[in-house]
Amino acid sequence: MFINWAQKELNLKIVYYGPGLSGKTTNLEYIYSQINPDCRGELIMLKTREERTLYFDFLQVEFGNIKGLRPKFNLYTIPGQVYYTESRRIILRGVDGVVFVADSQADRTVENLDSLLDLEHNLIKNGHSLESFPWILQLNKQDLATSGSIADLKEKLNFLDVPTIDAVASKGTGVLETLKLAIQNTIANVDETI
Ligand SMILES: Nc1nc2c(ncn2[C@@H]2O[C@H](COP(=O)(O)OP(=O)(O)O)[C@@H](O)[C@H]2O)c(=O)[nH]1
Ligand SMILES: [Mg+2]
Repeated sequence: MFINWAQKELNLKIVYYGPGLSGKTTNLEYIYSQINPDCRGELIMLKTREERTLYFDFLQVEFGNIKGLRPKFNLYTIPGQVYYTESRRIILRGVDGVVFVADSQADRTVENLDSLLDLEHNLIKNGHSLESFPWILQLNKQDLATSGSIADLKEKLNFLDVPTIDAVASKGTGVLETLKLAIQNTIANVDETI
């Protein structure tokens, strides 16, 4: 969180976390396509030649008013591939809220759990923990026949009983609902500190 009192701006950082190819970039692309250009910046994507996230994607959106301040939400995605550990740690610095984008396909359970564990490690390095931090769970790729049932996914991934939304990010289903919930969850947490 960063407050620019002169500009009356409240900057909040929300990070989309999750394993590679779970749909994090797709979430940001859909948000970018749906939000009035007056309320958002450009979508910045750093990609490798294979079109996978190299470092991060970034999009800033602006909504509403909190205690007389204009909140700007800085949305980042992390690179999910195991070897970008350092990028993930850096992107999580100063984070205010997390959306964990899980890949619902049954054979991605281990990758989802590894990524959650990696998130926990990185939160701890930044002085937080999964238990005390505002994060929500998006169960993405619900359109695929290979996806596990919601109940099963929740049992495996939602051991802390956080708010959960199922989604088909490639069609936009659940994407704005996820953002709204992430914003509410993040604001509820910072509200006491300003
Ligand atoms: N079938 C299906 N494909 C999806 C969905 N969301 C994303 N994808 C596809 O999954 C691939 C990886 O998505 P991407 O957003 O790049 O994943 P990231 O690595 O988490 O950023 C792309 O080909 C997307 O089009 C979904 O809900 N359903
Ligand atoms: Mg990506």
